[in-house]
Amino acid sequence: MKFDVVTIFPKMVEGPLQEGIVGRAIAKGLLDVRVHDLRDFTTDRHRVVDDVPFGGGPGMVLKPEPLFAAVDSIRAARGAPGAIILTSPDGERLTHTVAARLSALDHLVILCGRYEGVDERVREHVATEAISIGDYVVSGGELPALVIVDALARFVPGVVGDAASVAGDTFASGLLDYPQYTRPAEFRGLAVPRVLLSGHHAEIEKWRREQALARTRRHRPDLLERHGGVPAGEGEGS
Ligand code: JFH
Repeated sequence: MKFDVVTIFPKMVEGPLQEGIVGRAIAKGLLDVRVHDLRDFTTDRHRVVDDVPFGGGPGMVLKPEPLFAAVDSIRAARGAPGAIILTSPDGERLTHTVAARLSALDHLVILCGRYEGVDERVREHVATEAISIGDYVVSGGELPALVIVDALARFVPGVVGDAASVAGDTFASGLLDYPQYTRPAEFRGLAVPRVLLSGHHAEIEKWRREQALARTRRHRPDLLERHGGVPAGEGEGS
């Protein structure tokens, strides 16, 4: 899967991409991520990417010309992408379902805004969709772009070592995760739940289902309601 990320802060994107599961996937050739400096697509001496908003108001807005030019250049080099994503606090919320849909595309362009956002003509005439990573504001599109690359990469075969790990991810199952423990069995007087040490697999599965369900009820009751109640086989039993 190919990504092109356009940003005024390329180092902010390149650093994190080299680490962990995404870093290994790039090293293995499963992912091809190119990061482009938006300033390379300016034509003035000072490489200006922003300007004041028409109509007044606070802050600055990213100018359209460098973003149009960056996408033209990516298209010329790599062909037409399957989607051109603008990261924005007012986009469609990134969910498991949206991530799975986008991960089926072979080539994605992600445009990172800064300041108060980007000229609306980019959103209307360049971007094919606007994506939000959640209902809070971060200072630019770089962290959202990294979240999008990481979340989509997990759906690409071979990126996550254990396929069962992807299938069991929260939101795939419809329930939040159950609690995890590792050695030592007792640490500073804090004991691991006895059932996990019992070797009784059916009991362990039952305990994990109960824990996942209790957590989901407490933190994300919407997940239970959206699926029309408790997911199949996930009852607390009688
Ligand atoms: C981004 C920024 C907008 C003004 C809410 C009402 C007024 C600051 C580019 C995505 C998510 C982002 C995100 C993505 C791209 C950019 C900063 C934008 C306003 C905010 C202030 C610039 C933020 N899910 N959160 N944040 N900014 N708006």
